Amino acid sequence: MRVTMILPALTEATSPLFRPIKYSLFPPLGLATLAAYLSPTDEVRILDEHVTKLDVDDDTPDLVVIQVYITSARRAYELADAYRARGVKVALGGLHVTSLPDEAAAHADVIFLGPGEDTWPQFLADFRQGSFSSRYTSSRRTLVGLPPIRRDLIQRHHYLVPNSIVVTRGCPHHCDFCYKDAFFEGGKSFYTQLVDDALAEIDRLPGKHLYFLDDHLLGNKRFASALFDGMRGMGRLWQAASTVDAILAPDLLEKAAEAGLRSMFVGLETINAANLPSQRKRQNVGRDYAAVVRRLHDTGVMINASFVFGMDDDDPDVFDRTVAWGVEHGLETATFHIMTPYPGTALYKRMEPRLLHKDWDLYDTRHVVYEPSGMTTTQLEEGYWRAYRDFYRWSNIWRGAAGKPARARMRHLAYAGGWKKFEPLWDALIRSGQVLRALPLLERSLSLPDGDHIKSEMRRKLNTAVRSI
Ligand code: B12
Ligand code: SF4
Repeated sequence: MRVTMILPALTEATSPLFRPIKYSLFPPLGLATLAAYLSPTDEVRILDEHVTKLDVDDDTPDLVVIQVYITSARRAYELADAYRARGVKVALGGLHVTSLPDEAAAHADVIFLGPGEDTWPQFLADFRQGSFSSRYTSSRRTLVGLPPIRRDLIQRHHYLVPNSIVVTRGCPHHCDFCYKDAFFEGGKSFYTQLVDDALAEIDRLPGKHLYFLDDHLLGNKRFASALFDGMRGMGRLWQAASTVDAILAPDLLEKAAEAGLRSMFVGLETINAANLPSQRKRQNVGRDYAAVVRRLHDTGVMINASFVFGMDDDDPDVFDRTVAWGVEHGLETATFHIMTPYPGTALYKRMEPRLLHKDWDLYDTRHVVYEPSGMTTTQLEEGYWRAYRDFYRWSNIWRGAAGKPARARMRHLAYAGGWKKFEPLWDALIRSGQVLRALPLLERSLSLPDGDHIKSEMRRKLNTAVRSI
């Protein structure tokens, strides 16, 4: 059987003018996971439109598999329609298909709701026998006994972080704006691999650096603790995501740091405490965010704090106050979002009467898609862009790093500067298809570097990487 698997891209990610590094970070792990269920005699390829130009006009496999995110839905449907017009069977799945199955079904021969580990092998068996349903809904949730992910199908050189990995699925929390409850409806919404399987998967990954894409790596304390015990001494450097309550809890963070954790993505969401209860962000309510940052820094872990703007208690000052707070507390990196109600979430149900449109392309957390309450749409969009600009000014990067001990200061400058201040150089590496060459730089900035002149060193090294291709 011949199978083509596609991760379609956002328009922004394929721009002839400029390619942001964030679209060349991670390979299509979901598709590589599904590819593992195909037989070794099947001919399969994975195409990621974020990093390669699709050449599918004459492609006529037996089956096309497309993963659909909200912001790539339009492109996904366009591709699906083109394949179906040629008589090729098309399977659609992923978050957006699960949120809006009827919309997706109009462009597919078969759709999948929820994670694919139970439904996809069932479908493959049906497909091979020549008769399959038009809709498969996941209900049996387990990560035990999964076939090894087909990482051989991933073109590693296209990605800065080819070693992305997930060892749990879902999350124990239920935030109002999150896709999680809708995606995992009908079965368990938080489950883990066996620790030994997770360690074996880590062992299979070459090099040093890992990025755990789990929603909440510290969500199951017993699992995480055993995982970090097993990882100690492996010499890995890694990044992950977790929540404020788990970071404030005793012991686990220390274990993670000993096992190589160097940077943690944390959903602080808002410095405006009045917003939290309405978003059901219970794990954040009443928590001391300054203590979260301090605890991470004291353990040698950098923070990438995520903030959402436009909640109902926000006013036009929220942008400047958030940036000032972040700089004052020495956040190394921050990710800002405009609140976006995703179909299927509790937030969407609440906000539906206030939606301005349903143009999914613009549901990218950079556009305002609803009527805000504490400010105008323009104030919200302009404030969002200003927050990014201001937070990543060199003056603010220096200020954020200034209060830290020398080596932590160097790391802060290298890491924040590397991501946000050398974008034209990243763009050149992406276009040459050799972005992986910059991985040693990322690894170096995650460790605590010695010496001065980080800014010029980063520039010199990126230049050398660009010249050598
Ligand atoms: C990696 C990642 C990215 C990468 C995506 C590219 C890539 N290579 O995967 C990058 C950095 C580009 C990215 C960008 C964005 N992201 Co993102 N990202 C993720 C993240 C952290 C991990 C995805 C992953 O690999 N999961 C692990 C794999 C194993 O699971 P999976 O991909 O879901 O695949 C499984 C199922 O979905 C299913 N499946 C999927 N497709 C199909 C197809 C078929 C036929 C079948 C049978 C099954 C099936 O089976 C797979 C195995 O179970 C998720 C959070 C998460 N934990 O999933 C957020 C997440 C997907 N991102 C999100 C958002 C909002 C964005 C941005 C809009 C943010 C922004 N402001 O820029 C952009 C735009 C994305 C786009 N292109 O449309 C949201 C999506 C919300 C939504 N409802 O769509 C998520 C869920 C984060 C969150 N908690 O809100 N992201
Ligand atoms: S903690 Fe994060 S992943 Fe978990 S429900 Fe909330 S937003 Fe979603």
